[in-house]
Amino acid sequence: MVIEVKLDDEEQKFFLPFNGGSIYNPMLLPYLQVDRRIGLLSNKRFLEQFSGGMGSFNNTHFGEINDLHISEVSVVIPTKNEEKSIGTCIEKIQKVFEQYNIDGEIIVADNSTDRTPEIAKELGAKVVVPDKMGYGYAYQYGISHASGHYIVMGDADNTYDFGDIPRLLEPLKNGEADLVMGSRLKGKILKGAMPWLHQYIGNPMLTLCVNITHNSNISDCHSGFRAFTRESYDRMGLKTTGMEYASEMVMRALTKGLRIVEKPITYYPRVVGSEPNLNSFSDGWRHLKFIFLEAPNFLFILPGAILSILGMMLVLMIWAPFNIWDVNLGPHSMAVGSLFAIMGYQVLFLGLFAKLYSIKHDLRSHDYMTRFIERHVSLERGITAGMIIFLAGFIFALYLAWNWVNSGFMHLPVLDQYIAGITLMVLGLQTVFNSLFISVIDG
Ligand SMILES: Nc1nc2c(ncn2[C@@H]2O[C@H](COP(=O)(O)OP(=O)(O)OP(=O)(O)O)[C@@H](O)[C@H]2O)c(=O)[nH]1
Ligand SMILES: [Mg+2]
Repeated sequence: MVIEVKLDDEEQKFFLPFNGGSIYNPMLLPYLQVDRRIGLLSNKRFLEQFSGGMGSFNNTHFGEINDLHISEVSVVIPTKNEEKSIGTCIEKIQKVFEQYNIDGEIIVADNSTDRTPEIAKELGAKVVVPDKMGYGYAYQYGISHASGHYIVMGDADNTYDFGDIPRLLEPLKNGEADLVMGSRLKGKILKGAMPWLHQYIGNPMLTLCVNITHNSNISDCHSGFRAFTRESYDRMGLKTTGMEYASEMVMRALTKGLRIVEKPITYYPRVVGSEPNLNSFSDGWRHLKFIFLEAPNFLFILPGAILSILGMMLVLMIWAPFNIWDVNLGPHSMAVGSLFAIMGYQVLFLGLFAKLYSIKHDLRSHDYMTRFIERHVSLERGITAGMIIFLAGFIFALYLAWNWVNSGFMHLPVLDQYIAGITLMVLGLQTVFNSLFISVIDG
């Protein structure tokens, strides 16, 4: 099928092969909005409105839309050399479609070098070939070719029972959920289905990390058997290309406030002879890295706060009228404290930058901290506060230098006072430049 897309400003026509062709075609990159429209094309309401004639959406016009079949359910399966099991999976799905009278399509996003695509095609699945490797990319690519209002994702290694599709769809159809996750932990993991390293360490640890960083209570964040609506998928805006896609989906759903429901499922061993694609350590690390890079409170705000409080305490303690544990703190510990405070202050700002950046790119919503900044802090106020802090330190340092000159260069300024002055100057300058940087991010 060919869709004709005409952009107003360019008066150009693009023929996008919707079937089999790549919407990630680099030619189209400058017209990413076209890419998004393709997503919208599979939105039923949009089609009802525009198909059969010229339609317009913002500044984009669609020509004739012919031969477009909209399915109720699209089952998307990524495959990398799964010739031993793909056939069974497709047949199971077709049986479910028939038994439950579901108007469904099966899309196989394939990067195999074996007979997987031929088998899938023979059985009537739609095979698309992602132009890049990766589990996440295969889903992005496969889903961009899916027309269903409901999308089901599952592996091709026959480790999930596609007979459970209706159970996963139920909460979506009832309007109780936006994302339904098959949970192996609430269900059953059969013997030999999951290596113990994944079952008892990797999965629980990564799931715990997601739950702690997102204040959630998901039992199995890495189950690959899920169902969601097209609309929820568009809202999640997933970008990762590797195995961490599984984490990204849960995290985005949580930050976007989508309703997640878990359904117990059984996890079966892979077919004998088929090769796993998951690498325990490199993929585990990709997940962990992604989870923490998305959690500025844990990555920056918490360590930044600890460092700055510790630093400030060290600085203040040398002026305290008492000794703690009989330790005499002097200028040396103060220098360490000052460096900690400066470092901590900067790390706190990095957390704020990360949050503002994610908000700007619609990856998270405002929290207490960013809302406060948005309401009460402006570039001018930031610069003014920074300059006041800087000037306080500068004037104090000048006063110390003045005393030194007046003493005929005899009495060097007291080291701790000098450190205090310079610390204030540095904190002030940090405030000025960080405020400027916030404005750069915020645009
Ligand atoms: N198209 C495509 N599919 C992939 C790629 N990597 C993995 N897959 C498929 O994604 C699904 C999940 O991969 P699996 O290797 O089963 O990963 P897993 O289920 O997390 O782990 P194990 O089954 O324990 O190995 C399978 O159907 C794979 O064939 C890829 O780079 N491209
Ligand atoms: Mg698997």
